[in-house]
Amino acid sequence: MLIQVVNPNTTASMTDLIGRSARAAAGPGTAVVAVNPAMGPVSIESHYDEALAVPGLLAQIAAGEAGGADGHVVACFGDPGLDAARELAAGPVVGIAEAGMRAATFLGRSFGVVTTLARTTGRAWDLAARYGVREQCRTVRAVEIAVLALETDAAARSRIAAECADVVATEGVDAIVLGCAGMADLAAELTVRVGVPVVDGVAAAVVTVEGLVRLGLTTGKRGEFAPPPPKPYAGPLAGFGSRPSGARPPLLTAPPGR
Ligand code: 2AL
Repeated sequence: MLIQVVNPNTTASMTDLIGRSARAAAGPGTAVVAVNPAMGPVSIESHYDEALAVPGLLAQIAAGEAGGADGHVVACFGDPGLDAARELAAGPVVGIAEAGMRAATFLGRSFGVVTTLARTTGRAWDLAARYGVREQCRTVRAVEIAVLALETDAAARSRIAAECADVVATEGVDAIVLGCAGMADLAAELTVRVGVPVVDGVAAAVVTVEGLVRLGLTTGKRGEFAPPPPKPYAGPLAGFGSRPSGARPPLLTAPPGR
């Protein structure tokens, strides 16, 4: 089985970290390829970043399909472009917020999310509602560390650990969900330090995709998630329209410059 994990931002060092977490979670016989787009924001921490990360993400989904991926993970906590990716892919596509939050509901009555910047907490709440876990989600906390600073800020680990501990102490949650793919390497250590299960959405999404593929299950293609209707796209997005022949797969040609 081949699972493609797409970091939708363009920072290769973060893709490496995500790939390590994904490979550690995958079972024997599962190969993981971790990729990021060549175009788009270096990190995703606003609605604007999210919107502009999606074309590059979709190009990677199409490339992964062409390369034989059995399923895909969208490895950003805003789950950008998830529905569009499901239209493109034949196999299952799972987002890390979706997988992380849903996994947390198996681990207790309630959970809290600890994420990067306060401005991203609204999106996390929206996703909790979308995934039907709004009631179990007691809080969404931000440590006010920017995504790329997770790699460089020496105090990041202890700040995140302190916030997780405070969420447990003040909200009485049974589990924590880490709200950024850049925190993927912290889950095991925090589970020990904080004393409740700490969920890394990357690992949760990989095992979810792996399980769905093993069960022979994928996105329902009857209507909403059928491949998008072929049509010309104009301007810099011209490469994202269908091929002149209408041939598929892949539906997308590579974006300009790739
Ligand atoms: C993220 C994430 O997971 N990757 C990224 O670039 N931004 N999410 C976040 N809440 O900061």
